[in-house]
Amino acid sequence: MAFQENFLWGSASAAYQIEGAANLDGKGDSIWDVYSRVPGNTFKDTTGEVAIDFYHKYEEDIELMREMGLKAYRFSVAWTRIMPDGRTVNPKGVEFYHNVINKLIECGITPILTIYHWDLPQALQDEYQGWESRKILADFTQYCEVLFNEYGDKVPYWVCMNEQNIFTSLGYVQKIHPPKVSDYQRFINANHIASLANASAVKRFKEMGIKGQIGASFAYSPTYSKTAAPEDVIAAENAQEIQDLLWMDVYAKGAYPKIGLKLLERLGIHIDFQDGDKELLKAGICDFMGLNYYQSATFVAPENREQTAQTGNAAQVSVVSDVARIPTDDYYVRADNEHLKMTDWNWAIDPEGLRVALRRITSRYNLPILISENGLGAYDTLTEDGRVHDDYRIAFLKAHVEAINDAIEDGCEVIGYCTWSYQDLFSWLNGYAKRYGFVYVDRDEESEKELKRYKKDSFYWYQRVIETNGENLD
Ligand code: BGP
Repeated sequence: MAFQENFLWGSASAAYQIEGAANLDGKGDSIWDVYSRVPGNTFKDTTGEVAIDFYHKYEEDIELMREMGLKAYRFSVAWTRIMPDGRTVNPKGVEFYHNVINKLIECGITPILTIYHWDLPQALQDEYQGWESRKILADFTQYCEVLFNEYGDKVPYWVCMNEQNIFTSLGYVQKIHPPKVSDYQRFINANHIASLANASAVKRFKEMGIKGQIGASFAYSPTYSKTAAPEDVIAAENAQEIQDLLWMDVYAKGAYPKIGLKLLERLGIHIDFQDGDKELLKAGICDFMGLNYYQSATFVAPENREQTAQTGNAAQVSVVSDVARIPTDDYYVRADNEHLKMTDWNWAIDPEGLRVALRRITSRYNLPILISENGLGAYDTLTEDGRVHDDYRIAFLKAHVEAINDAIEDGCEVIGYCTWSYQDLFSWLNGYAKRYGFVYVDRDEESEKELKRYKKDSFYWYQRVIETNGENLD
């Protein structure tokens, strides 16, 4: 296999999805704390109030990671633990992440720190509408400075924004994340400010001389054309401009894609460029591309929309958007891909798509890539003797590891692979039913039970993969 010697075999999580302790030790409310408390916003009204209680169990959890031999752990910091109101430092919150990082290092695990995984301080949302105001640039940069000062000498890899494309589009177009609105221009405005915030963080990181590397994690579903009909090919190209390059170009080149901007302009959507914005984006180019890969995305031209029938699995349970039409429907429409099977949540299973994603990033940007998320959300069954036989997850991950190997052989530089997720955790819109972990956490929507941890079969599988640096995938 082609994996380099120090390949980061890792796994990932996010603060709100694991920590719990929502208001403990001075933590303030984030927009997700507030949003998930409103009935109807999440699946079966689940919240991360307790989540899987990583806040109290982190030592036990990290010991399990050590037992597995995990090389890297990607976790996010809750802004509201560090600064409950978005601005005032809370020493207890700062201390918590020192403890987590120290424990990881003690166990030989490289910490990968995500700065922003969607949990904006509610105070800033209330004061100036969060990402819709440029006032956030100063606050966000100050938050980053605190993190760089505190953890800069211990953390070698930093992810600034997690899936900026997802939190902005689900929050401002699809209406299924806070602040739950549907307005394409507001989406583009908030997104532009988030891009500036990302660039500002990267710029500060460099100015402060932090030794590690910093990037952003992009939720990339490489686009396919449903057919070889030229209009479908153009539709898929348009989708790539608007759904992918609008972010990846900014992270890697410090500028928006020319065609993507033109396409938006034709819809009457504009980016509010102000003095200094272009320079700031240029000063905020990332060291690596963080890639969150779950599936590819197939498109047809609007006039061929009759080909879009979904053949997926009907077992889907989650909160879904009720927004019927969005402006980009004029350019492309999502279609099914009859060559691919679907997960229980209707996500296309496409390991080769990961190879496509890695190759496209490499040929367009020539950057090293950290795969910061990839995994299978599935129903798991805990047997009476405390086992979980998740051979479907092993098969999924194995195929993806093989695809990474092929991409490396194709010439891509891949630093590491973080599966989503290490343990089962709270899924934003799917409660606790959709499980991703190597470690089963015994809780469900109805009850937290005792939050006991059980190693799944995939735990032992990944342990062997890591031990053999990807040689033994069986
Ligand atoms: C990504 C997020 C993660 C995680 C994952 C799985 O978009 O960065 O936080 O939730 O997707 O998604 P889901 O829980 O919806 O299945």
